[in-house]
Amino acid sequence: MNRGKFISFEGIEGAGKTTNLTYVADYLANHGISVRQTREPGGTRLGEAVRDILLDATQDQMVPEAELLLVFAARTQHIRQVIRPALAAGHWVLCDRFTDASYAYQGAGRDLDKTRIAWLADWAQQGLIPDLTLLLDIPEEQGLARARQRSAPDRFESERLDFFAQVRAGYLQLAKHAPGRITCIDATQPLSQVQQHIQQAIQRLLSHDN
Ligand code: Z5A
Repeated sequence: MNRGKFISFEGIEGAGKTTNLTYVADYLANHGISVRQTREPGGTRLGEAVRDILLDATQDQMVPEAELLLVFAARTQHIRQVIRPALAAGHWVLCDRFTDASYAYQGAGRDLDKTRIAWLADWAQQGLIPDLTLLLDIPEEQGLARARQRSAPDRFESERLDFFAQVRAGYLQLAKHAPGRITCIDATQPLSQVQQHIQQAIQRLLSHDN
């Protein structure tokens, strides 16, 4: 049995990750591909409990190092319990955020040392990296305006605008260094155009698979 493909969705809040993950899931299902949808932090019982802590706006004393370690605790469980078994069984895994988010939020946003993040990533991932990452890029004002229409801000969404500017810059830097894996899409375009670009990236992945 062929290993499935691993696709991650990245971007600041409100960029359209969740909307477009659902779009890709439907697109692949229509092509007869079995898909598992998941998210980080989360995707397992442990990961969802960690997510609740990370997003809890009352956890306002959390230090950046604790934040990073929590994210990687959830990720390690997720990889072992969900992602690797699904890929090995031939399913395609669509993940709402993965390790690029740690470089962008904890590295660029919280200014933590990237070599420490890389060490944790090596340990947790044991060589697992996404086959494709769709980075939805949007200016922070626009992304946050979209996200804030929905619900009360969580611990991350309560950050100042310049935090998201740093996170966005961090993502763009990652895309510059991994152009083969990361496809950067202008998420300010109408959804239909965003999805046209996404479809092209997925088609390239499908054609490599044949
Ligand atoms: N985090 C971290 O710090 N480190 C890590 O390693 C990881 C995560 C893995 C939870 O993430 C938090 O975890 C996150 C970083 C941290 N920060 N926060 N908050 P999350 O992904 O679950 O939360 P989120 O980023 O807040 O998700 P979101 O706000 O749901 O954003 P989204 O999924 O990108 O957007 P959406 O729900 O698909 O779309 C938002 C709205 O915009 C919705 O009404 C859409 O209909 C609309 N939309 C989408 N695309 C368009 C276009 N093109 N035009 C117009 N309107 C659009």
